[in-house]
Amino acid sequence: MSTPPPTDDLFATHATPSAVDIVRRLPEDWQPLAHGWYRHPLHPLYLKPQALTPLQADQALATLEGTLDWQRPSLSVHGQTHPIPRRQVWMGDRGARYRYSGSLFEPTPWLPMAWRIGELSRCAINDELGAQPDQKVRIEPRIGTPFNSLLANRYADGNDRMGWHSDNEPELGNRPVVLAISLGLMRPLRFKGHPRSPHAETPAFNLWLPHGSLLVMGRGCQDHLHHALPPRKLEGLRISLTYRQLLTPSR
Ligand SMILES: O=C(O)CCC(=O)C(=O)O
Repeated sequence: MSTPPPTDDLFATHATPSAVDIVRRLPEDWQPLAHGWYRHPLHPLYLKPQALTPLQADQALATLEGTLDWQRPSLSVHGQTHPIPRRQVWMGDRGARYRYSGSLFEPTPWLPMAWRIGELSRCAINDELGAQPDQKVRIEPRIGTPFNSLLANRYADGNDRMGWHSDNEPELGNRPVVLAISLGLMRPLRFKGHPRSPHAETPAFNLWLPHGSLLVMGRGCQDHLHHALPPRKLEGLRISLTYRQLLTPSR
């Protein structure tokens, strides 16, 4: 009987889709840019499908899953209080308090790795999107200071989800830039026109977010689009890191 070839489980990647699969799942009208970025044809939405290496993404997923004290708070929506259909951790600089759906969140101190991923992402945006030959795709002004806060979301499987919303709390100021790093199971984030905007008729579309990808919701996105992570018949853990700049902490 022949011996099976040795495998190195430590370095087995977590569900990293192939480059072909990533491109196959991108909406057809997305435009390829330099440095491995793609852009929505109309809105300032940018995706770098392979922002982290598979090993960086695997390590980040394992560290976040094993280290964070994942919470399931209850939030009040339309006058009714329910536990959120996922787990989350609000993290950031001291004093970066955030209020949404009627609850006030005090930040847990930065996990150094999460802070570093935010800085790597910010540099990639400034250096790579800032250097695109087409001026229209640049994110202006540059993101000048490190993000001071992060909402980490943990979806245990396809039942866990997030409903339609915009990240438009007043504490984020006008036209905020919000980043999302995706780790683990590839799932689609769904977008549609914000019902109270000139883009209300924008039809809904899916954006599949691979393990290790970086999504940038640039200036104006939160005013023009809603987004949601709908339930899906899929197995597997997904964690997203959504970086924000709180201009004025909530009270
Ligand atoms: O999990 C995601 O990718 C999206 C999370 C999200 O919409 C949010 O944190 O506001």
